[in-house]
Amino acid sequence: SEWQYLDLMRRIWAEGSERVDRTGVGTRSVFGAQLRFDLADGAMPLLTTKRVYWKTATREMLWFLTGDTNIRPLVLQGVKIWNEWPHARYVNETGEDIALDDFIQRIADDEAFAERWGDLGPVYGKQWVDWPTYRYRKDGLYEKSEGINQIAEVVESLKTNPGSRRHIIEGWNVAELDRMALPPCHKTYQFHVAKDDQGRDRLNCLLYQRSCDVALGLPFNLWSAALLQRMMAQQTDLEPGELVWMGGDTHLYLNHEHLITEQLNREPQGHPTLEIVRRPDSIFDYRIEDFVVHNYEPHPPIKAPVAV
Ligand code: FFO
Repeated sequence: SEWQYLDLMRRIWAEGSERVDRTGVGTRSVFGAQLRFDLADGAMPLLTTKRVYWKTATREMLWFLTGDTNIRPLVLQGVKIWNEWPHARYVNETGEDIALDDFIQRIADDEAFAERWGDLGPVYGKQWVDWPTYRYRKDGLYEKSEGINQIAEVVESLKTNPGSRRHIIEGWNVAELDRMALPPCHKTYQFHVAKDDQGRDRLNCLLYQRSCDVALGLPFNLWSAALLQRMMAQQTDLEPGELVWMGGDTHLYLNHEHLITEQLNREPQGHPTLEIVRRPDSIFDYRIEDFVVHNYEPHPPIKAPVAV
């Protein structure tokens, strides 16, 4: 339940080791953490101790599944969570001191500009549905061959070989890390089919996240993983099972103190559930209207800056 999240937050803030990170903001961090959530009966790891914008996280997940890595479709839907990185690259590479909002307005208004400056490189979506492959030629050179759709392959393997221990979606493409705006944080998803005590096949999911921003990112990451699991379960006619989340460097940014203090003073309220109101023909055909959340009456949002 949500108490696991709050306990993790409390423990990191009290006991985490302080370290300077890539962003220069500074964090308190523990290495190695685990959370478990049972998704039976529509339950979702949707925090109630602050409002989590689950539609934003859902739009991001649907965007991943299209294979797109340009932020423009997100911007046009009002999703802002990836805006900082193309902006930082633009300022860095052109030296032009443009405000974030003005930059994002240009991404929205100017398609050619967006094509040039809105792309994050081969991040999640690209690796998930079009992992690049190379074919060895007789003359000793490699040529590009067709990409691998890991999502489609896992749907297929869950249907044809549910007992497999290889239902894996991997974002960490070692050869392409240097072209990504950010290397993947939630990098490996493993799915697993096992019977519950009533003999029903349940679809479990384990997410390994190498680096985790517990205050801002994790609420999104938990929702998104459970959402992917629920879509996978619907497509493969399995019952949603357990979500196991594992964190590597699991941290709180020092400039999130106000959020942490406020949130740790609150208590979870109610048990939100997710209903998927339509069963699309494929995992790639979901739309935002297909998702309805019930019983979500959270505490108010708590704003905090994202570290870039
Ligand atoms: N960078 C950092 N520092 N932390 C992260 O968690 C992540 N992400 C990705 C990539 N970069 C990251 C971006 N995900 C918010 C939420 C998720 C993000 C980035 C930002 C955020 O600001 N959430 C606010 C407001 C949301 C809104 O306005 O819609 C909030 O939840 O209150 C990890 O996946």
